[in-house]
Amino acid sequence: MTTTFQAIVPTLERQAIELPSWAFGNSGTRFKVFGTPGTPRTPQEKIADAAKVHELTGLAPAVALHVPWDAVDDFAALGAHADGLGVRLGTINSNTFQDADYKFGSLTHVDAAVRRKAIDHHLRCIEIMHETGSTDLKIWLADGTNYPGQGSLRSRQDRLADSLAEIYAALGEHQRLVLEYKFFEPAFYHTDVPDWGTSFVQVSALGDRAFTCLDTGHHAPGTNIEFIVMQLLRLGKLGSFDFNSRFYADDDLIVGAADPFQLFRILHEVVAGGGLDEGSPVRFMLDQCHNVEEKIPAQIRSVLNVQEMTARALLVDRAALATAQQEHDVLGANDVLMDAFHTDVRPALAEWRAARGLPADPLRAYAESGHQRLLAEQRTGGAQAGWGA
Ligand code: AOS
Ligand code: ZN
Ligand code: ZN
Repeated sequence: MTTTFQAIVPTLERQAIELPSWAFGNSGTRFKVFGTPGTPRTPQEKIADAAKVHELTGLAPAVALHVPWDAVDDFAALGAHADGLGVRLGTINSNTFQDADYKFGSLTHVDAAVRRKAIDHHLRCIEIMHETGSTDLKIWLADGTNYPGQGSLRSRQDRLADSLAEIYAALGEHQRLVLEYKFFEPAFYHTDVPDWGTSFVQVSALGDRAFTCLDTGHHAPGTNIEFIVMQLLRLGKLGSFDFNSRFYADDDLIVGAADPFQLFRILHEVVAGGGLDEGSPVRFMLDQCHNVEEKIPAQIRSVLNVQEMTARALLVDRAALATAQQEHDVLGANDVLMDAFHTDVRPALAEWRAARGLPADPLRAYAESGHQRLLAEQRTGGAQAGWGA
C-alpha cells in the first residue's frame, strides 16, 4: 500500500535540525573571506539569526556552538538569551586546531604537555555543557601528518585512545561524546580519525555514550555514504550527522544542493535503520559555510532540503520494496525507491507549515520581511564574526 503524506507527519514532526553558529559568520577559502552586510558580530547575534531560521521553518530549535569562537563570560546567560529567542544551545564543538601549540597534533601529540592542554580544553567544554544544558560534545580533530614517516601512526592512535578516555570519563550522566571523522585536510598524508571505522573503534572502546559523527562532506568521491549510515545504525553508533554537500572536497555547501539523490539515499537508510524512531540516538546537524550567498536564507534552504528529502524517504513503500527484494525483482525494487524520490512533496509541506502557523514559503516570507536589510542597517560598527572568531 502506498504511504500517504498524512501517515508520515508524526515522524516528520520529530525531526529537528541543529544549526551551526559559524554558518552565520563570514567564511571563505584561503584565497579570500568576503564580508556580507548584516553579518553577526557576536555569539548573541549569531543565535538571533539561527532563531530567525527556526521562527520561519519550525525545524531548527537548537544552535551548536564552537569554543572558543563563541566564547562568552557567561554561558548560562547565553543560554537564557537563546531561550528568550525560542531556541536552545545544542552541541558544543571543541577546537584544537588553531592554537600554535597544536601544529603537530592535539589529543595525539607526542608531547604530554600539549595533550594535557588539549584534554583540558575538552574538560572546559564539558563544564560549558553543564552551564548551557547541552548534551553533546563533538570532537573533530585536525591531527595528522603530511609525510610518510613523520609520525608513528600506531602511537598516535594509542595516545588518542588515552586522551579520549580521560575526556569521556569527565562526561555527565546525560552527556555524550561524538567523534567526527575526515579523510584528509588539514593533514594530507594521514589523518588520525580518517574514517568511520577508526571513529567506531575509538568510540566503542569508550562506552555507551560515545558515538560517531558522520559529516557528509568527509568522504572520498564515489564513497557509498548510505552504506556507512546503514552500518553505523546497525551497530548503534550513529550519533549525529553534519549535513552539507560537496562537489570536490570538504566544500561545506548547502545540503542537498550538489546531489539531492544522495541525500535521499542517506535518509532512506536513516528511516530504514530506525534513525527517526522515537528515542533514536541520531541527531541532525548542519555543518556549512556560506561564502557568497546570504546566510539566513541559505540556512532556511538547507533545513527545508533536509525536511523535503526526509519526507520523500518516509514515503518509500517499504512493504512493496521488501516484496520486490524478496522476489529478486531488480527493476521493481528500484522503481519503488525512485517513485518516492520523484514525489514532489513541496505542496504538502507548504500546507503542513501553513497549518502550524508557519509561512507556507519561508524563503519568500524572509525576502519579503525586509529583515536582511534591517540587519544590514542595524549591525554597523564592530567586527563581523568570521570563521575562526
Ligand atoms: C571540519 O572539517 C569539520 O567538518 C568540523 O565539524 C567543522 O566543520 C569545524 O569544526 C568548523 O568549521
Ligand atoms: Zn563537520
Ligand atoms: Zn568538514
